[in-house]
Amino acid sequence: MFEKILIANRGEIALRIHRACREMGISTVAVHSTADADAMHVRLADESVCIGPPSARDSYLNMPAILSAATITGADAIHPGLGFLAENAAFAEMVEEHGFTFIGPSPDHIRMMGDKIQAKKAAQQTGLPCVPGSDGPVQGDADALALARQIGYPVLVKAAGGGGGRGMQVAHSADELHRAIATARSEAKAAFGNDTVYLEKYLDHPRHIEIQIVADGLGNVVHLGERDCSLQRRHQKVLEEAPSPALNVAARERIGQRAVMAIRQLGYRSLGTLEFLYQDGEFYFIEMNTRLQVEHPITEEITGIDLVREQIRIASGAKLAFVQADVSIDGHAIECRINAEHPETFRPSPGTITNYHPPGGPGVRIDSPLYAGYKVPPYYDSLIAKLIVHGRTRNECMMRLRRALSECVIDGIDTTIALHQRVLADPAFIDGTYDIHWLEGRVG
Ligand code: MV4
Repeated sequence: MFEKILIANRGEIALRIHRACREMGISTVAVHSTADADAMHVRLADESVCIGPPSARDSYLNMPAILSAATITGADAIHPGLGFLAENAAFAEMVEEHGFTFIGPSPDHIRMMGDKIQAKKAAQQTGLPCVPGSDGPVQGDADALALARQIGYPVLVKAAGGGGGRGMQVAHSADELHRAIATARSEAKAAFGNDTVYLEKYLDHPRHIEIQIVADGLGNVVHLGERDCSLQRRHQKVLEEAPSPALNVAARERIGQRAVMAIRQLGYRSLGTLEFLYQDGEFYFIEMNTRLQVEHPITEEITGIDLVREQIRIASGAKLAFVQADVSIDGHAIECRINAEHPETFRPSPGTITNYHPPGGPGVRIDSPLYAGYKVPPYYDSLIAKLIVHGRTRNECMMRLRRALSECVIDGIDTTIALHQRVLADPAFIDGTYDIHWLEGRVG
């Protein structure tokens, strides 16, 4: 096992990784920008290294600075967390070239899944159901028109380098398709430096359901059920729940088994998430994430498995400690992402936390780097706390969550707590029938 891990991240996820390390007897190195000198992830770590100025480009994305920090502190491994360098194949390669272990999958798997066309091809070859569409990149407009006529409008033009919805364009007719391709190409070029696009049938009322898998690269692959991430605004997830209120035991079993088969065929190692759209009883693979995800705690709550601990064990070469038959789904969990933003306008709200009182009691977990007096910097993601609640049933979980939200005190800045309270009071949320468009129709 590793003796020392450098955590190449900040905020709640750096804290989460530190906690797993501490429980495993592994010492930790925090890296931080000058803006984060007083951050909780730095305070808790055994050692810390300042790696640059506030801008993420110059600090949390600064590969030479992070590798130097690992060298001078004598770390064995680097955990990239999520965002920043977590899905950067070149970074994973550099980490290994410098003699450290990258806590994540192989660079080849990161690269494959980073190209959404390659990812879809690989998924299709392993037998996963995919959205009907182009078999690879769109060549010319004539090509695209013929295919769209065949699969039927509306169609969606997507960027190969995309993900997160950037460079996506819907077309309802041949007329619109010309413009959709041109717009998608230029947006993709600007955002990812790659104007390759592909075509899919547009699903108009899907849910976003993702399957958590864990694989040791030695042939042992287990799925840990799904998370329903349909509640989102402008491609930012707001609240996630597990299990999905839309699935029954048979549907869960079916997609879980197919996910396991796919991951085994790919020879994948580490944590991974297969993203699906689910509409009218059918699953359609869209993308795979090769990192630990923000919403991982709801899976931990319903399975009792520490995902970060497993991820670290696997990276050290250990075999999975459990098999599929050991995994059972216990009750229901919901995560609310609390952002430093106005709950109606979503305007970012950095500043000093004057008072902080996190909720507690049965079934309540908070993953957050906040403390009274902490200054939320304006330079990074606005996520400041994750409130995760577990209950025996979805109803008990919702009751606890309403109670926990009402206890939560974060003063001095605007937060999205009130948004979560509105969601938890809404009949369409309570009955579980919402799709990916529901929240946007309600909050603008
Ligand atoms: C789609 C889709 C409908 N049909 N693909 C958005 C982000 C990217 N990861 C995939 N996305 C979508 N792909 C087809 N063929 C609708 C979306 C989509 C979406 C997906 C998941 C969660 C929220 C979403 C919000 C808008 C659109």
